[in-house]
Amino acid sequence: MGRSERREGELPPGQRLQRGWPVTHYGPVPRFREDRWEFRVFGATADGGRGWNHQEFSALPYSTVIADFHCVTKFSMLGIEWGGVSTCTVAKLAPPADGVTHVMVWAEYGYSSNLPIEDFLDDKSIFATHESGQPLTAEHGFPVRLVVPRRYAWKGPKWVRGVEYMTADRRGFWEERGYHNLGDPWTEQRYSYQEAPGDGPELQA
Ligand SMILES: Nc1nc2c(c(=O)[nH]1)N[C@H]1C(S)=C(S)[C@@H](COP(=O)(O)O)O[C@H]1N2
Ligand SMILES: [Mo]
Repeated sequence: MGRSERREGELPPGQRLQRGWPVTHYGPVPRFREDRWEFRVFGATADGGRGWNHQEFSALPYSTVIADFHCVTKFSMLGIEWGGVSTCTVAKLAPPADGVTHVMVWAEYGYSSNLPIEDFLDDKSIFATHESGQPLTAEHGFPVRLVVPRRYAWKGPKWVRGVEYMTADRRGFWEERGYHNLGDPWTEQRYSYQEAPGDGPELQA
């Protein structure tokens, strides 16, 4: 596993091309309340972490990436243009402590997904606020969603509210419920029963 696994513009094994952009998530679409919204970086931080309100978050350096999108339910979209704040920018402004190996990305209603720090900091990973230059719609994650193009799309929470730096791995929402801890679409790491020893923390019976 390394950068060589990336084959942009191609369908990973078992995927088919999707026309249009479906909405896929568990539970209701949260209502955005600007006065209560905060994006928090916490856990094993180097300097105590940070929080940004919506106005502050919207003023962070903006960049765009073009990337493919692969849902574990087997549809893919190619060449989406995301705009927002790169994960590297967030990590620069709110750095992890030495020894951080993983992150948990937290969203509204307690949805979460875990990632090795390398996947989180991949140069295509972005906290997207826009798609094709337009602000995200509520159902697609407004005001902020994570996109990690090198992993299946469940590892990109919509309605993100925070990042927790961790010094050990812990399973997120779907990773506890039958989905693979790592989620590499190129090797079809779809389900937790496919995990090899060392791919993730013990599953609770
Ligand atoms: N908060 C939250 N984020 C989520 C999910 C979810 O259930 N809740 N589902 C994930 C899954 S499985 C997919 S495929 C993508 C779908 O994003 P879309 O609805 O914008 O296409 O969101 C991901 N992010
Ligand atoms: Mo998905």
